[in-house]
Amino acid sequence: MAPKVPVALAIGGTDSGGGAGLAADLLTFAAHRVFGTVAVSAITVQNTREITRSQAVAADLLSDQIHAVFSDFSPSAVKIGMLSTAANVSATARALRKWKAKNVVLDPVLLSTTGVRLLAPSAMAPLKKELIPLATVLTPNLPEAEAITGFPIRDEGDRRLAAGVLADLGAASILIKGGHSRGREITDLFFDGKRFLEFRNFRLATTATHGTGCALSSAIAANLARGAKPAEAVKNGIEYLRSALKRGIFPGQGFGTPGHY
Ligand code: PXL
Repeated sequence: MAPKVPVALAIGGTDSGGGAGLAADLLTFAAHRVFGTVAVSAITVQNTREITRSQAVAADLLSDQIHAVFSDFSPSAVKIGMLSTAANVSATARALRKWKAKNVVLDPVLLSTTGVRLLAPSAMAPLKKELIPLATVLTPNLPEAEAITGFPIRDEGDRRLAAGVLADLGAASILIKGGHSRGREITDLFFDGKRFLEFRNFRLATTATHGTGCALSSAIAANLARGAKPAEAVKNGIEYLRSALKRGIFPGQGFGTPGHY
């Protein structure tokens, strides 16, 4: 008999430039020997230099894809990235509740690195109310944590406060990523409602940064799919991303992307 392979589902947008979104998710799953299925929420027009257009798919087309996957496979983890619209947020939450999805990693993607909106402002309310409560691990960067909590995060105390607020919204655990801070050292803060863990690393000097958030959240999902607990999945995910950043690749003329192989 063929060996059993863990299956994960990635819900998010496509990137014609191949570096972020579902492309990064599938590459990361493959690097972890996890079989990837996908539900497309939006199509983005971009290359390594810029993102020029984004078009959401109809919410029922998104939820039909999720239903098609769950009615056949038994995904042992789900990674959610760009959702684009309030309707897509609600459709995703409804579908995941229906199938009692487990090990849900929610990357609350709001903006591209170049500042293009990847989630409509009207989607913030359903994100907080419907989707964050389903998250096993919520992975905001600092600007995303500020936008969701509604207060500025300036220091270590603010970070812990924000993690507490995100836990109160219903996320089982939270990783506030420190990469958007300044300084040579990056602190990623993990909170599971009881304990805090800090992951401290020196910042890597690279411009292979397109799709890093996607890769990290997918690596966490792949680890969960392989049976790791959230804290261990986060630790392994950060290590995976750092090694991929060290072998970053530059397939176009602009930003590079983590090397997954
Ligand atoms: O990194 C956030 C992100 C997620 N999903 C898609 C993207 C991006 C950033 O560009 O294009 C499809």
